[in-house]
Amino acid sequence: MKTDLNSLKNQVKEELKKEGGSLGVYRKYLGPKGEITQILRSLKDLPEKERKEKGKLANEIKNEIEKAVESGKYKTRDAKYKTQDAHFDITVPGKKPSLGHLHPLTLARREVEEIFESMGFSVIGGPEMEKEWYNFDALNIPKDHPARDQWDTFYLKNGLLLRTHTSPVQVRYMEKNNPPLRIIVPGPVFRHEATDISHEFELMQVEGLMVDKTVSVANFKAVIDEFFRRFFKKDVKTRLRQDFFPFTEPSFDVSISCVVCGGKGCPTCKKSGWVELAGAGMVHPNVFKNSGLIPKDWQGWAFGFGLERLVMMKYKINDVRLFRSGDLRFLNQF
Ligand code: FA5
Repeated sequence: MKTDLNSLKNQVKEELKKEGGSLGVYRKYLGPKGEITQILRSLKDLPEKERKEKGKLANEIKNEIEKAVESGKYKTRDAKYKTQDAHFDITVPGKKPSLGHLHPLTLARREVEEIFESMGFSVIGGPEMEKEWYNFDALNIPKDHPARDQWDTFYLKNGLLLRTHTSPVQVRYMEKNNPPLRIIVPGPVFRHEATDISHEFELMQVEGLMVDKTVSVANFKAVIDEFFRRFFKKDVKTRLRQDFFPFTEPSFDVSISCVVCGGKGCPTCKKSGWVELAGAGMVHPNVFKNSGLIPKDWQGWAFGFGLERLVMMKYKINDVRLFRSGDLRFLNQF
């Protein structure tokens, strides 16, 4: 046993010479399962003579390792203090840990929700994986209707599709809730489209729906004017022009006077002074019917806008793809 410990001592010496008092050496011999720790633990079971001899040797090795570890520690500590000493200024403010923050689209979505909630609208969600019935048929877009081409669709293997707009939630909500009702539906939608500076294949839409006994286009104009005024924090003009959507009649596209140039004409608005932000219209009787409501009893308007385009206008952003690029130079500005 004595020879064992002697050769262990030599081995340790060699290692200390090579590595110095490293944490690795310390753990190997003096850690909870270290060789020396175990030997020291087993001493109590040995006859006295052997215990004394072995104990002495084991403790010598232990001390040697501890000494090497300690001196190694001080060496690095000293070196550290020496280089810092000359420049150490305790008055320099500490480095602020950088915190994450919300994505600009999340911030905008919350702002939109707050404005509409203050006008009595409820915020509603709906499934992103949708049935063809709700995304198309119930919205008066039967199979083979050419209007389906307007929304290039990702079809899934499970027979569902990724919703191409938030309009299906109109039907889902009216099936379960009786008018009068006022809702907005913010959420992601997906389109099988090539991307460019104003088109993404995933975008955030905000659907709006108001249904009551007597609801008119004038109502819609008042609500949307108030919304734009509060979102852009300035007076913006709104323009409705005739458009076509199978689920509204009449339908219109909603443009606002360009916030960048004030309507004078600039590259952002392609010199027209107007920027198109939403599709809208009066709810088509077939949509009421498909939602289980009696069409002649109700009137309603609906709209759907792209949140990206709204935020782009507000902050003069010239490429929609920046939102999902993960580029911190862009994101850190919000
Ligand atoms: C629709 O999706 C209709 N559901 C809107 C609607 C709702 C009409 C209710 C009537 C009643 P459209 O495909 O035009 O319509 O899209 C609406 C808005 O989404 C557009 O005005 C635009 O702001 C935004 N948008 C559409 N496609 C993209 C895209 N690829 N990238 C970014 N924004 C887009």
